[in-house]
Amino acid sequence: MDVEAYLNDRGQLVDAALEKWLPPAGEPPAQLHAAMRHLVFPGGKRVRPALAFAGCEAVGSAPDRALPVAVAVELVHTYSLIHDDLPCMDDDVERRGRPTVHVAYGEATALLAGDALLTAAFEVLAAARPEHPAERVLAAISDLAQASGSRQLVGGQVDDLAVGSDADASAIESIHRRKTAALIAAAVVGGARLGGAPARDLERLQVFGERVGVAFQITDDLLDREEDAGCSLATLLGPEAARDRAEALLSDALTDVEPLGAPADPLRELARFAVRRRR
Ligand code: GRG
Repeated sequence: MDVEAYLNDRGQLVDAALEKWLPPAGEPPAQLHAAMRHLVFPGGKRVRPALAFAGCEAVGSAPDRALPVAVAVELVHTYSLIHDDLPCMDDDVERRGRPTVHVAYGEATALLAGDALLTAAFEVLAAARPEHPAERVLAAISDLAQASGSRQLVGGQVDDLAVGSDADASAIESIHRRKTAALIAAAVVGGARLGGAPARDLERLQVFGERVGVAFQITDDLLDREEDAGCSLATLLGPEAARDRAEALLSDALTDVEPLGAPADPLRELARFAVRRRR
């Protein structure tokens, strides 16, 4: 499978849906709506939406059934990046080669744009009914709320901000699991939920998503993003050992989804891409 082509094709699908869901930039309050769109278009790699589509495909359903989850996770991801860039967090002036949202629109508008994107994610999921059965939609909403909440994404960020130089590998991986992997797992599992996966497959995909998510973050640190060097396995163990750990997580993740057979091939390829990528 050509992973770049998969990301590109699925990226177009999710871009069209994001375009439909987000208010036009000129709609009042125009400053807010333009700020909400600033980091959504153009987007990044759209890895999380692709994982949602592939999760759905892995359980034998048509990938586009996962569209509401694909849009929702990208909205949460974008909100988290906007807030992460704020002066009170990482204080970054540039992301994806463009000014960050607070540089372009001011700090208050950036904060509120992030809030509105997070809220929009749940609006999108709730609207997946009646096309999808209510119990699947509710379960996907619950998964995403938990993955974005104080025990996962936000809690991981809090611990990341506070982490000291004495943090060991398991403390670092715990932060990766909450801050990065929970949302990645919610993408895979949410896609599979909308595809009608049975409980045993959802459990497998949850473990798969968490392992791939931690490995994704290790790779991100190895790519030398402007990450907090204090919370990096590459800093603690050195790049070779960190790379080995990412590969071991990938190998275990691939074992997790063996029972799903050939329909999970796109998921496997995306996992390899996430861990071995150069961007
Ligand atoms: C919730 C208050 C609050 C802040 C957000 C969790 C968090 C705090 C921010 C996340 C920011 C961050 C750098 C997380 C690490 C995850 C990660 C590797 C992000 C980059 O993801 P890519 O590579 O980005 O998918 P693109 O640009 O391709 O979308």
